[in-house]
Amino acid sequence: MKNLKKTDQKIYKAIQGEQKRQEEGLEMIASENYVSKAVLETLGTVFTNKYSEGYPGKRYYGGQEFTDVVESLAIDRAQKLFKAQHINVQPLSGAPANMIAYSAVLKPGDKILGMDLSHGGHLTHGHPVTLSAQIYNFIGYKTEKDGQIDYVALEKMAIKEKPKMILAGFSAYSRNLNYRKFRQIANKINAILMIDIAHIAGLIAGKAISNPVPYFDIVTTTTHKTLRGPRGGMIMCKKKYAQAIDKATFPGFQGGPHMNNIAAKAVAFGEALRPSFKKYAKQIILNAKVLEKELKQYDFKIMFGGTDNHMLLIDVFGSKNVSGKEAEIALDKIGITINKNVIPDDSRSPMDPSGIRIGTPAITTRGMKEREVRQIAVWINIAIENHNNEKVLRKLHKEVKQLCKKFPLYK
Ligand code: DSN
Repeated sequence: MKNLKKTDQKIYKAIQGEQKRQEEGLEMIASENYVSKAVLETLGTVFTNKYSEGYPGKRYYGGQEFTDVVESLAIDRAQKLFKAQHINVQPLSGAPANMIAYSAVLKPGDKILGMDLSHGGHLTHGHPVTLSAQIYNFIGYKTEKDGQIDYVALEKMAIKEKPKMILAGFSAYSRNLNYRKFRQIANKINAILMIDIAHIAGLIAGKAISNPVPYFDIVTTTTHKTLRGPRGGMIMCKKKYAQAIDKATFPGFQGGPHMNNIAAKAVAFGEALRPSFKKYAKQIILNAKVLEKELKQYDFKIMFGGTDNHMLLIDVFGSKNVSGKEAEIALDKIGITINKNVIPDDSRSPMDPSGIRIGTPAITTRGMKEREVRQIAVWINIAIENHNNEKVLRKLHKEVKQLCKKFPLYK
């Protein structure tokens, strides 16, 4: 970054600081990951200069011989990973992808049956503070005491409410979904069936979780979580909805696509097609399962009865009488980054909820396996139980830094 260093010291220093933070700490926010050097390089290329409204072969501006190459490659590679009938790689991120998908097939006021946020859903699945809830009429389904979705209750709700769309997918739910059941319920009421796979896209691409694409009409995702690509979104759908999705993306919702991101998506999809990505996806889940087992031993209450994917939702208030916010701060102090999170029907506020969410995608990218995860569980337990003891936290921070040194980031 020799040019930036000369021209903008403030931004240069902030980047250096962030790089050091990432290198010296354990990133365990379930939605984060570390991209490869190749993806980072691609993001910083001249494609950032280019406008390319439209789609490959049908653009509104000239000079598209290379943008067409990278967008077509991104689509082809995503197709190999997910086997979708149609793919649009232009959505800028997950929230816009969801808004685009709704607007492609629904009218304002239409009813959507989605997962309640406190039970693991996402803000854009109809939380009252979002634009999605202002435009559409959302109703929420919940999980049962055993952490599973009650598909009989879901079917009853669908028959009673007759939503135009049934929405599966989540941002804090740790169990597998029954795609076939969702399909059967949607068929019964003739609803459009959509799933948001933002969190698990990499696990699906790596064949560690089964592929929902054949069952769903529309599939949205981000590309930067388990899929380990650049920040961005993507929509996959049945042929029947292809034109509506493309039109709703551009010109319906977005202007020019961010072609440097699309090129980087193509690079990341190429990486996900390699056999090593399958090993990576499998190890993410192995690591999460070990974390679950260890934390249970330390009497942490794991929501939804455990995990089938890359994350755990933990009721720290119910387990240790420490709030989600206090736990987040204590873990931050020892160099473990996680986020506070509501638990199902949380009685506490979202700014200081009962839970924390922990994920294993980023530490797995660093090469950490079961042994390191067992050590991390020890630290998490001591830090939370001693959240007011600065001396203990300082000692743990040193130990975390030592572990991170053994697993360098961008060697
Ligand atoms: N912010 C993402 C997450 O953490 O799950 C989803 O929007």
